[in-house]
Amino acid sequence: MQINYAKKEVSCKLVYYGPGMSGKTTNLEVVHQKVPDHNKGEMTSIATEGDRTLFFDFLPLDLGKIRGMTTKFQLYTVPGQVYYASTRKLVLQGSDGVIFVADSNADKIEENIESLKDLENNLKEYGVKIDELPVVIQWNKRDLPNALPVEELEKAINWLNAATTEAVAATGEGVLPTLKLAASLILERLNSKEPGAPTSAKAKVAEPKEKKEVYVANINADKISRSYFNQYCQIQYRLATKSNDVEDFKKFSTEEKKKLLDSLINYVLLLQDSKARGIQADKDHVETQVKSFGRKFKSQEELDDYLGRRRLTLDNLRNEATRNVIIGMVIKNVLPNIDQRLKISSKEVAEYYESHKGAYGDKTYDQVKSSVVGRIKATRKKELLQEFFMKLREKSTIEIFDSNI
Ligand SMILES: Nc1nc2c(ncn2[C@@H]2O[C@H](COP(=O)(O)OP(=O)(O)OP(=O)(O)O)[C@@H](O)[C@H]2O)c(=O)[nH]1
Ligand SMILES: [Mg+2]
Repeated sequence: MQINYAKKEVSCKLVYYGPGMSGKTTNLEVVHQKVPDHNKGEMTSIATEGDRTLFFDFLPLDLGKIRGMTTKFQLYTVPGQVYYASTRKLVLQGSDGVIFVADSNADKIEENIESLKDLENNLKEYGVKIDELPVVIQWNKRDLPNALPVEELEKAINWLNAATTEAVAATGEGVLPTLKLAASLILERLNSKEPGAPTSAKAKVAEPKEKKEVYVANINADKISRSYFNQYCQIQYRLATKSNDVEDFKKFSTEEKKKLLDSLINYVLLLQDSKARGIQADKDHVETQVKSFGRKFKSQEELDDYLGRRRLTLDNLRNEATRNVIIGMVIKNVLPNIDQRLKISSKEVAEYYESHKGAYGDKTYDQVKSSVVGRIKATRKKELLQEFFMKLREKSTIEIFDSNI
């Protein structure tokens, strides 16, 4: 759950879970059709092959205001097919509630049970007890001729004593009532005076002022002060600018600042994650990177001149190098099969070359092949990194104080 006190906004993640083909995607499609346009964003589906979900379906929803806070819901479905276990677990991460879509078909009883157990286990691995999370079980496909009576389903599947609803997602029946029930359970829990609940918003917003230090964001246990953030913005500008003489103090637009804050949040998350994994940047590795940067200059004087004009120090370069080293190490640790995922087939290279031919002038395929491979690799690496940061954000509590930026 992410709470933005400045915007008075709560964002909750709700996941539709359940066995393959039980009707999770259909639920989301119905929500998408029935909710008025201004209350929803685009629905994203990552599916192919006969429309089975391969990663997740996603739909952002605006469910109005509760106690002065705008409540946003991000709806996700998981792929139900047994062999997508790791994706299921990933999508579940950081969820604030679950709608378990059960198939009423008498032949599917075992699959329902398996899937609910799978949910319970995955939550446990994230340190969440299923009976402490808002869960609604939807008995779907009530229209099937061989649908089991609800009492039987209850007895066989609902050992959690979860709230239940009945639905025929294919016709839309029962879909919104299920969503409303789950949303109300989540919000009820939010309001039950837990730490960080919106009821304590006032106290939280007031806190920074009392300490005199103004904060722009809280990221899990770490706080980013405005003075630190401003310094970060200046240094990023000095590092990136092509100009030889920097402004004394660059004034950024709010949009630029928000982007920079976003990148800083990613970095803090990365540092927190690497700390938790016991990963430290290797000093020699950092110094090597700094030295190789220095080699771009003909002499020490030229490097000094470059740094002086940008009001940068060697420590600024070291910090940047440290960030790069840590990113590299975490990636290796989190994505041990990275080399595999960065393998580019000659078919991909050929396709890329074909569709970007114009950009290569009259150079032949063989002449540009290695540069194309580099480009595809860089893009894929960026995607993997984005994916990784998305995962980190999912499991984190991030508060942004827009008005302090
Ligand atoms: N008879 C009947 N069919 C339904 C109902 N709800 C969904 N279906 C059908 O069941 C099939 C699977 O639905 P999906 O929504 O794709 O199932 P899913 O749970 O997303 O499946 P995976 O993504 O593979 O896990 C589709 O053909 C739907 O039309 C229902 O209430 N009754
Ligand atoms: Mg699906």
